[in-house]
Amino acid sequence: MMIKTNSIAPLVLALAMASLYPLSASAATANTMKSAKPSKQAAPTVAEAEAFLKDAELRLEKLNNSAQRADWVNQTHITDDTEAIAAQAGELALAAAGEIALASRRYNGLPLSADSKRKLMLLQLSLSISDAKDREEYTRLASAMSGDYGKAKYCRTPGDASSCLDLGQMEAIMATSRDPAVLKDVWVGWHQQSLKYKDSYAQFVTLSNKGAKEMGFADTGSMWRAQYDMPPAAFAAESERLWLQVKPLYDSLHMYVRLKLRQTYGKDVVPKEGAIPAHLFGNMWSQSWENLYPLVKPQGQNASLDVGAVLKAKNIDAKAMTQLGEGFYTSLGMEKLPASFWEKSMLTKPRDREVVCHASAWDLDNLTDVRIKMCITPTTEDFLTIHHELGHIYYDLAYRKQPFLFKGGANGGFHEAIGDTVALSVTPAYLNKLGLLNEVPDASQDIGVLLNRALEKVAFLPFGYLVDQWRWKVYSGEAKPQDYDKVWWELREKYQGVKRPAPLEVNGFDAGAKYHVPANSAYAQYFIAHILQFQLHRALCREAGYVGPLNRCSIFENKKAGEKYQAMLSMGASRPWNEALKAVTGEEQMDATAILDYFAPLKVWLDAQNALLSKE
Ligand code: X8Z
Ligand code: ZN
Repeated sequence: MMIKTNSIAPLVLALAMASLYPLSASAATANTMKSAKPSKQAAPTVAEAEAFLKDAELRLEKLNNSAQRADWVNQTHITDDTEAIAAQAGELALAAAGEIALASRRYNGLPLSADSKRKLMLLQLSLSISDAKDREEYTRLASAMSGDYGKAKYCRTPGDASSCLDLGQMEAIMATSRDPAVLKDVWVGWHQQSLKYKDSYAQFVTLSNKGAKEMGFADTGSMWRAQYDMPPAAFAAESERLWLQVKPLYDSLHMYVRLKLRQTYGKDVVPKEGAIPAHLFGNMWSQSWENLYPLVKPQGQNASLDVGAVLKAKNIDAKAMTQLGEGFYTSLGMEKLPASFWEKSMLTKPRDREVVCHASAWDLDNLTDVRIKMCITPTTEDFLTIHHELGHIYYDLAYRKQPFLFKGGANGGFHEAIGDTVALSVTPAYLNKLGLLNEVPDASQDIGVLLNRALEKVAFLPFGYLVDQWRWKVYSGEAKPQDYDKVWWELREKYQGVKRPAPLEVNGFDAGAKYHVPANSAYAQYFIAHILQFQLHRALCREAGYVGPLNRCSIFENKKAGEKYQAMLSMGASRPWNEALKAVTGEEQMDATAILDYFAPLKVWLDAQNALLSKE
């Protein structure tokens, strides 16, 4: 995954080398790219350019695969040695990508085929860190931060190893405890862990910016924003447009949740107006709130998407949960996962070694050696995340016949949306079919199910948007290390309406407590994915001949929808994302009306509840 960012950029390199996201040739030249420097060499020819691209793809694929492999070993077995090996392999791939990216400029402007022009553009979205020392330091810091995050533990009694909690244990407490003091202790305990790598992060930002500048970008944030087939400023404006479309829906949900949390925790803990303390959402980052469902569920609404109890009661283990996920994809006509997937994936947390538990999907040889890495537990959240990860895997498999540079998502948002779109078809009726829910709720239970889903999807939107707003400011230098937390909490209050449950730490690094920051994995793609997945769901339901409320549609077993989806997946990054979107939806622009349609009945209900409850 060097130039590809499928999955979650498991690799140092994915980051280093940016990803493959398309940028139209005109945008490239007008906004970000420096054209080829005049050279004393003879003028380049089309044939030379084609040969250059062929060779570049071969070289990059080879180096990328070995870097992937080294990173896989590191993340599934963290030691100083595996960290060093991953950093070295990453450094080699980064060196090649940078060199190739710079050299490729020579061919800009030639009358090449559309594919070749696109390949050049994609190559030039890579970082180029020419200085060997800087490059080594960059990959060393990336591996070290990933290891630090994976190994981090909070010890409730300093010096007593038996009191230490890993992130998984802390997340379980955040999900289930209703004691605000416990929640706050665990929240603060986890947020202190990132202090260890704050200096490394700041140094990493400086090095990354050097690499982006070499490629003609103002900074790394600008390079990330350039990965959406439009100029960086246009992507920022497009994100804001989408956010403003969904903000009223989020505001209604936020207000309702605040009223209910105030009923649960009392007025000393939850204010009547304004931001809600971050430790009360059932999630370490307050990014999705489905664990609050039991606290906020409407009276008389007993349906939910919660399958955790049944998974436990029926002893459905990690492999069986993953097989259920696979079953959805094969029901759409997609292939079975290769045998090696089952042999080589890491589905549960090993007891005898440190690993990075954050779920990710991997494509190790750009052919069939695909794997997921997850610490699966029998919860609804993990059941849905399996569908998410398998979305990455089925995308990887679908585009494996594309040339190397096109083995990627149409844009990062697509890669993140594929599995989530499928998971939107995990409806109560579907769960009942699998034997995971006892009853199929009738339409009178829809509000409960919609609220459950909104706590997962609508709650996420501002978080999905703000993480990279913070990073864009960090990379542009607007947020300096001493202001990291100040800027972070300004954004969290502004967009999420969430506040820190304790005073700011001196020289703190709360953003670093979120996986994607030390992993340097872009985040705006998740925001985009949360818009796109509803657009794709709406179109696939239409293709399946479904008529009715979107929340009741499941495309399970629908081969016609499956074929349409597969056709888009197999395009990979070969065409601008608008064309991929059009292939499924007939639409060429991202559009939040699908998510608004999906939740329209809930919005009406929330507004009525808010009017009632705020009188109490
Ligand atoms: O990181 C992920 C996936 C792996 S690509 C599990 N997600 C984001 C997160 O956990 O913060 C999925 C939703 C948002
Ligand atoms: Zn993902």
